[in-house]
Amino acid sequence: MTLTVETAPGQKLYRAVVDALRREIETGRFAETQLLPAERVLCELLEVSRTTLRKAIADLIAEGVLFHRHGAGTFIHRATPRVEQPSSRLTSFTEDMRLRGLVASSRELERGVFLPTPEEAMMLGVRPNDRVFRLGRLRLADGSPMAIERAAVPIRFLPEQDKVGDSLYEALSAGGFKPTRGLQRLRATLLDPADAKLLGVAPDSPALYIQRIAYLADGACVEFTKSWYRADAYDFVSELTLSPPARKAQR
Ligand code: 16G
Repeated sequence: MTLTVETAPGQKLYRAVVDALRREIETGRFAETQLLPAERVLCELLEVSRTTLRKAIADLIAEGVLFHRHGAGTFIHRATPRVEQPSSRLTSFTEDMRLRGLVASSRELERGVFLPTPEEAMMLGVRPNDRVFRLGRLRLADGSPMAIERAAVPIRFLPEQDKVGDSLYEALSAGGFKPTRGLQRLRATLLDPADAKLLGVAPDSPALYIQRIAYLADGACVEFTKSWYRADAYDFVSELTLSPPARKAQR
């Protein structure tokens, strides 16, 4: 596969390469990653020399289309949807994106029934030999990677695991096990190289690490999920109100 580089009369070849690369980036080529392909690959694709390619890349960096991270490579500045997430509502990723007019999708990283890890057993309150359904997913909004989620659910709440489709919460609700309350904690972290690659950002990029435990109305623990949200794509918003006694004292 090659990319057509058309030089206008009097136009320098490297400027035509700038136009070709910009056009490809805008129309979604390289969309699944933020990392620009290696020089060798691009030279073959564009049928130009390394010197020409480097000049073109330097211009695209100066224009802000690309940026360079030392030791990691050249990256595309992509307009990722930025999402404001109220931190006090128990919603699912699918609902959150739908409410914002974005289309949620997922790429599955892991799915199966396993014995719980000691952490899962403690968090979910299950016995070490009870089984849990584990679902690891890369979550996308309008095709842009937003988060990695690794969920564990005791299998008694999901007897038919193959019926779990796009939304875990929809599958739980369909079986009569809708999560009604949750506890969540979040902290800042840096992404390891594998997770950074999945999210299409440079290694060591910042992320929000979130642990959620969700409960059923009867208090049973239905979900323990660890998530890594791209720090450049998410704002968590909290509503702050006075506590009831303080409100009374104000009157
Ligand atoms: C949210 C939850 C996650 C839950 C998922 C279900 C956070 C931090 N996490 O992303 O715990 O498993 O929604 O989404 O909000 P789904 O129903 O679309 O699969």
